[in-house]
Amino acid sequence: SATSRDRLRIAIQKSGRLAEPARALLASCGLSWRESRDRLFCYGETLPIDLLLVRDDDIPGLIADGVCDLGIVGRNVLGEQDGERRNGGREPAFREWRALGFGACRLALAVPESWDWQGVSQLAGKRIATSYPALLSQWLAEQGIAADVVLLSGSVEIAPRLGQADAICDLVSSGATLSANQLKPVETLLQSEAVLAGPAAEFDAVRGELAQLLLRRLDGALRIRH
Ligand code: PRT
Ligand code: ZN
Repeated sequence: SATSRDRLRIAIQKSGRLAEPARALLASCGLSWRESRDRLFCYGETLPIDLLLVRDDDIPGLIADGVCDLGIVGRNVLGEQDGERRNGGREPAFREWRALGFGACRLALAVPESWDWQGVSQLAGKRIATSYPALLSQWLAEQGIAADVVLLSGSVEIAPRLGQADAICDLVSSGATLSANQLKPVETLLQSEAVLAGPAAEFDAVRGELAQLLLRRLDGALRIRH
C-alpha cells in the first residue's frame, strides 16, 4: 500500500512528552526542516527526510499503512497496538528498530495501598482498569489468571476510588500519581521508553538507503549520549 516516494517520512508526536526530545534527537543526526503553516508537516532541508506531527497513538497505524516510513513512539503504544493486531489475527506490520533512551516509564499493575499483596493469584476474579487491554490480557494469560479487564481511555488511577475497578494497570514514572490515589505498584508488565519504530517488511532501494543513513547517524548520536 506504500506509495512510491523518494523521501523518507518520520512520524513523531506533535505535542506531549516525546515531542521535543524526538525532534532534538533527529536534529542531532544533522536533520533540519522547514515547517508548514499548519505545523503538521516539516519538510526536510538537509536530507530528504520529512516529519509528520501526529498523536502518538496514530504512529503505529501510519507505519502499518505505509503513510509514514518510521516513527518515534513509546514501546508501550507500539506493543499494545501490535498485540491488538495479533489478537485480530493480523500479521505484524511494525517493529521496534532502536531504543532511544528517553521517555522512560513502566507499565505497572497497582492495587490499593490497603491490600496485603501476596502475589498475582490475588487478582483472580478481580476487575482491572487499563488503557492497555492487549498488554494486560497477554500478561494475565501468561500468569494463568482469569480477571476482568475494564477498558478506560483516561483517568485510570481514579477507577478504584470510583468503584469501577479493584486494581489498575497504567504507566508509572515517579509513582507520585499512584500514591496520590492511595495505590501501590506491585508488578511490572513492561519497561518502556521511546523507540524508533519501522515496518516489519523491507523498504524499497531509495528509502532503504535513506533509512540506513539515518540509522547510522542515530547510532552515532546515541553512543555520544551514553
Ligand atoms: O496527545 P497524544 O496522544 O500524542 O499524547 P498522550 O497524552 O497520549 O501521551 P503523553 O505525551 O502523555 O505520553 C507519551 C509517552 O510518554 C507515553 O506513551 C509513554 O511512552 C511516555 N511516558 C513516560 C509517559 C510517562 N512517562 C508517564 N508518566 N506517559 C504517561 N505518563 C503518565 C501516566 O499515564 C500517569 O498518568 O503520567 C502519570 C504517572 O506519572 P508519575 O510520575 O506520577 O508516576
Ligand atoms: Zn496518546
